[in-house]
Amino acid sequence: MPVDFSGTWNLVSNDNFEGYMVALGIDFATRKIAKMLKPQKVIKQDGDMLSIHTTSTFRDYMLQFKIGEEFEEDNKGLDNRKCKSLVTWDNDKLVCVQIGEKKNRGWTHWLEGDDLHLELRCENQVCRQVFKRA
Ligand code: YOG
Repeated sequence: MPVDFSGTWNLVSNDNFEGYMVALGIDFATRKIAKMLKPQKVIKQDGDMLSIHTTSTFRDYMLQFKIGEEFEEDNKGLDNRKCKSLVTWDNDKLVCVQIGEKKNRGWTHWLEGDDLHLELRCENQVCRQVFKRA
């Protein structure tokens, strides 16, 4: 049975979010606000179709895609850089590669016990986030 990421998840830890934001070129004032946030993720997984809605009191970001199919991502409200994104399975991990101006950009989601993990990568920076079910 495939892993099911569906659910509502609350951020409980956020390691090196600052480094990740600096690598993305997010300005100081925005970083100051962003690092105070405790975003929530609402994930809906239906076969190969996924939607990941990241919400916060400051900004929201919505991503919808089909696993294995490349799509255009606009990163609106984040760094606003367009990239070509592809999400695939690596065993039980969901791996996204974001091809664009920034090298080595992407993320990986996986489940560990009752927790949802997310690794966000950009250039030489790695941010590690952990979420718990709401
Ligand atoms: O998740 O790509 O789950 O899209 C990363 C923020 C902060 C805005 C959030 C708003 C990167 C200001 C999305 C935070 C920093 C800072 C809540 C992570 C950029 C701007 C939206 C992400 C994937 C995987 C799905």
